[in-house]
Amino acid sequence: MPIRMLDSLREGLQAAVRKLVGSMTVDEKAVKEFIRDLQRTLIQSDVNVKMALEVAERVERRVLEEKPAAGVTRKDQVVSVLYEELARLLGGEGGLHLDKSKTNVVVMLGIQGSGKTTTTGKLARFYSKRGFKVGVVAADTFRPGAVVQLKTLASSSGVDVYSDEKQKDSVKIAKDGRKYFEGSKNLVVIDTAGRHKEEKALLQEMREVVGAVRPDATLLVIDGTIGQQCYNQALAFHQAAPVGGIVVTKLDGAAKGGGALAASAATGAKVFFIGTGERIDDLEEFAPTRFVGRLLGMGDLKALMDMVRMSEVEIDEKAAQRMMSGKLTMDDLLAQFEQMKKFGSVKKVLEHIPGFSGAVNPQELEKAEDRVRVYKSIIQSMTGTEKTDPERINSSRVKRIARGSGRSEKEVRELLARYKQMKSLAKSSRGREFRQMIRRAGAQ
Ligand SMILES: Nc1nc2c(ncn2[C@@H]2O[C@H](COP(=O)(O)OP(=O)(O)O)[C@@H](O)[C@H]2O)c(=O)[nH]1
Ligand SMILES: [Mg+2]
Repeated sequence: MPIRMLDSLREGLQAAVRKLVGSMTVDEKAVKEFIRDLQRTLIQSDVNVKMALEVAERVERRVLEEKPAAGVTRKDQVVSVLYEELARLLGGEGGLHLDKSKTNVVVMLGIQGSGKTTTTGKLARFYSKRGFKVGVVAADTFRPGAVVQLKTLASSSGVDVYSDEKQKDSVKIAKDGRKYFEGSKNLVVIDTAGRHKEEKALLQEMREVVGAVRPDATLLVIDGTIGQQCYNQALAFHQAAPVGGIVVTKLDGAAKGGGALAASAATGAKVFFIGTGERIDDLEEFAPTRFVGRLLGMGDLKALMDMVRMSEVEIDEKAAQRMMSGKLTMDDLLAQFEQMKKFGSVKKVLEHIPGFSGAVNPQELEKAEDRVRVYKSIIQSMTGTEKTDPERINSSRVKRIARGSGRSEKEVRELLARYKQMKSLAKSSRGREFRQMIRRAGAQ
């Protein structure tokens, strides 16, 4: 997949999602429109046409056929299906499968500067924290200071290092190191050299190390900031020694993350880990959904889902029951109006998320909030019977309530009209439509 797809893909997807999130109801028409937007965006972003059509078709089929789970709105469902399908493009969840009952051996591949040694230290720490006995092997015989660098990294997590500074044959060090730790460790990570200028010799050495050590897995370390080069680099390594998994480093910096897609596409291997900083703990197991979210500048999937969910007005189930049976009280109504305030906080969160800042119209929000304040003061000036049985509010009561709340009679009547409208609608509508209706009643 070409990397230049990322910018336009990000923009296009954000626009499509924004449109969907901003629409009142997500019916079949809205879904179809979303699918068309999706297809267009994918194709314009140079995603292979067949792949784009397949993804769009899968999203559409799943959205139209799968029933959203209880409590999941249509919007949640569409967005989460989209994320899942985009994550599938990345090959789904990967990960090292280690068998604790034996000595697992992992060889690190990658060019100099990609972050192999750093990642070796990070992995050693990652797994020793999870109860593995880890040993690392310093098989980089070319870079001065490589052994010291690895020892420093390893010592901070109490990991043993095998090194042999007199030995210049890195294949031999790798083999000896493996033998040295065999039986006493659950995991041995072999750090290798990565001379820059002699790529052929480097690949040859990788081939020899892998041939001699016969590791359980090879991990290719790719610098996420190198953009287009990722693909060819990954391919070259893959041809020298089959890549089992990928680690994309430096995703904390300027990297757009295209490296992960490219390396994955070139090798067919999955991304297992990502490096997100220079510190030893800056290693994350790769989660495609989170990555897709990050790629799109939308935060992680869960945060997104929570926000989409929050932007739906929640409804108190008991109050809903009462309303459906036609027994709507002013307190129920007020409780629903209070939910409007949530729009305010959602708006604040959304503003920080690229692509969502236009999702909720600020004027509408303000109007809705003002209205809730007005209604609240009016309702608070009602007596208990007036609240539970608003039908009894005649014009002299309207006058009294207006005086008591410091609001105009017109505003009191407006609230009563809204109450009536709500009550009759409540009897005739159900479920999600009902929720939409309440939202409209408060937000218009
Ligand atoms: N910001 C950032 N820097 C990294 C990351 N991984 C490695 N580096 C830095 O990249 C440089 C090269 O790393 P090194 O492990 O020596 O690469 P090697 O030559 O492949 O062994 C060092 O300065 C590391 O601190 C990462 O995930 N984020
Ligand atoms: Mg190194």
